[in-house]
Amino acid sequence: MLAYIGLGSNLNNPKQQIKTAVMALHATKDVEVVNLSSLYQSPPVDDSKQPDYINAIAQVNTHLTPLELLYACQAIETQQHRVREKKWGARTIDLDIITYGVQVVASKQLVIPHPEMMNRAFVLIPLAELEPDLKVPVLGPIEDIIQELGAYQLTKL
Ligand code: PH2
Ligand code: MG
Ligand code: MG
Repeated sequence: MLAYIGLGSNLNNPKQQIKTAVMALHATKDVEVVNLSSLYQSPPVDDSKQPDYINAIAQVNTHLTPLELLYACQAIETQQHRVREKKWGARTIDLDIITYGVQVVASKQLVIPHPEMMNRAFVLIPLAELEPDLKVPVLGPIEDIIQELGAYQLTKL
């Protein structure tokens, strides 16, 4: 299954945190990172009293189920010493499943497609860089979702 993972960091050398997490994803059994977007810098969305974020999207080929993939992402977050304080607080690393093939998941633990993706340029722009013709389940063509975005600040590094 082809899935897209959003990576984000705004603490403790964010670029290195992203690289470390991509290597850890690739080292995970039954997960192969097949493509990685450029890195992008943006101010924090929803809470401005934090450092800027570095974000990227990894395309993975996986035999894990969505929930197994979520657990693998959480294990990497723990390895990189993510401290869960408040929702949307600053973090060393965040790995979010953005899409998982054409599958739709809506459970207490996991929602796919990512429920905030349509509002987040730091997800949509690197995703479109990897897959400009992507059709996102429920939401439609990525180019249309990007058209609907309001103004945003995002720098490709
Ligand atoms: N992640 C959040 C909240 N706000 N802002 C940016 N720029 N990048 C992020 O990855 C991000 C955010 C919660 O996951
Ligand atoms: Mg997130
Ligand atoms: Mg997350």
